[in-house]
Amino acid sequence: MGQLVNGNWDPAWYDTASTGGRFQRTVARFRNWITPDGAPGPSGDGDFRAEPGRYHLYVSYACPWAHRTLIFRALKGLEGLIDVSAVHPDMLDDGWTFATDFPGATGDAQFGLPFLRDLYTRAVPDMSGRVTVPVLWDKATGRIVSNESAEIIRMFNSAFDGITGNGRDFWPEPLRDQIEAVNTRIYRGFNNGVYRAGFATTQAAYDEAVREVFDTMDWLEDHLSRAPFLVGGVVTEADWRLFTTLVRFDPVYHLHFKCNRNRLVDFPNLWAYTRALYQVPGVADTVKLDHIVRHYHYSHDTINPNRILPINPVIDFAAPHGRAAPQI
Ligand SMILES: N[C@@H](CCC(=O)N[C@@H](CS)C(=O)NCC(=O)O)C(=O)O
Repeated sequence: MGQLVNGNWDPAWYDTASTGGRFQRTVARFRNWITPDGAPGPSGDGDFRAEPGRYHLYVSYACPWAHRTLIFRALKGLEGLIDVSAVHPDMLDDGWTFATDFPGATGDAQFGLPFLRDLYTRAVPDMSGRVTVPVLWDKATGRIVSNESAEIIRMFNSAFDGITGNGRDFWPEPLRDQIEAVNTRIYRGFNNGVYRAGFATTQAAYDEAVREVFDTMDWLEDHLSRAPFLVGGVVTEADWRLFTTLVRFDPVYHLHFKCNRNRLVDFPNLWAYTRALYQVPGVADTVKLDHIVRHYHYSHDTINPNRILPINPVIDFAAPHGRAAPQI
């Protein structure tokens, strides 16, 4: 086992020296799938059958990737089937912790472990690699099903439908190619683009990333002036993947990650669209701005070493949006 850096065994996560100052995200390690009958999914092992109460979800309310899984859990009616533990927003030398001295930080509801890394070593004693949220845990076998949010939301989208009777489909077959194309563009230019801007350690790397962030926002603003949602006129996973970055934009990314050419509220269509998604029943409860603001400003030594929390504007996500209400 190597040396721990921010609770990780993977120093490369924060190492921008070898990349011209460019931040690079590594690939998630656990890639199994829950399926209705336990058949293997597109990757990993089988035998992760959809069953009520069998799985536990570990999240940070601050994390945009974990946030996607919370939204799908809410919209797909999985709250009674999959319980949740939420880490503390401060991610310091020990990485994510199960400290409970912050509202909404639940501790580890299963094992009472102190650190998220202890959960990973419980599953894989010789664990190496990044210790991240979200984590989908299988109580039946003591294994990690997945720590890749993009795949967890696809499992949640359909694997439990036979149990819940909830047939909402955010990944409809005929739209999949278009969704994939939009996801790819938004991931690079926006979801991960804000991180690439914020964690850049050279001017050139920052310039490159921040330009992509605002090119993407300009494109989205234009698209949403003509269409209600990203793909096919209906709400899909592409919208929810975009939403978790939008909701963090003015409270965090604008200042902390230096994405400050404009604020989200300066884009009338994108901002109204954000409010429309926020106001879908069940979504607002998944947005915990106190965790979001605290986590970023407290946890990144290189960006905000004195851990001063900014005053921040009041952002009214519940204000009327004037767009067609999402039919989901
Ligand atoms: N590919 C992963 C990425 C998850 C991820 O990067 N999570 C961040 C929080 S926003 C994390 O846990 N980072 C831990 C660390 O940096 O030590 C996913 O989408 O599920």
